[in-house]
Amino acid sequence: MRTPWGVLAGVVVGALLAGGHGAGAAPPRTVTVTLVAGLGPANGGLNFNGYARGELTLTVPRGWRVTIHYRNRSALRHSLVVTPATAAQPDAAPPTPAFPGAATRDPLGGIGPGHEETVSFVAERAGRYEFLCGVLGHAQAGMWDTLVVSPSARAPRVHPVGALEVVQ
Ligand SMILES: [Cu+2]
Repeated sequence: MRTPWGVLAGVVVGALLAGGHGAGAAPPRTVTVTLVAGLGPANGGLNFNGYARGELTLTVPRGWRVTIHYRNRSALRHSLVVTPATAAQPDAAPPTPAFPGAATRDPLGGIGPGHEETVSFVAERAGRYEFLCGVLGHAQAGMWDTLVVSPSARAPRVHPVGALEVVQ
């Protein structure tokens, strides 16, 4: 009988390489979520996964990479921008993303019905943020929810539980 030593050696080498990122500097952990714009009729369809006005909170540990698979299930165009929670809701244009890469490519124009886009950023500063739709009028009408970047959390969590599918 043949033993898969080659496979085992590959795993060991991979583990050594993964541990070899310099003096203890581990690569960022990643949390992946699927966020659906306009899921059901809540808030007139201006919602993320059926939640609006901060009803949904995603908490991630500081320093983790956050990857959001953003899908538009509604008949309107929608976008996604992560902003500081203290930012005023946008009047003419959405605010600058709180982290590099923390927005869909066209925050004002959005993505069309049935389309999807992946957003990925490193949550490098602790604090309270909003993820909102940058299409004019949508955030003002409540199309925003909450992202907390926690200096103490060890793992991502979602409130309400199950509102968002989280893959670590
Ligand atoms: Cu929108």
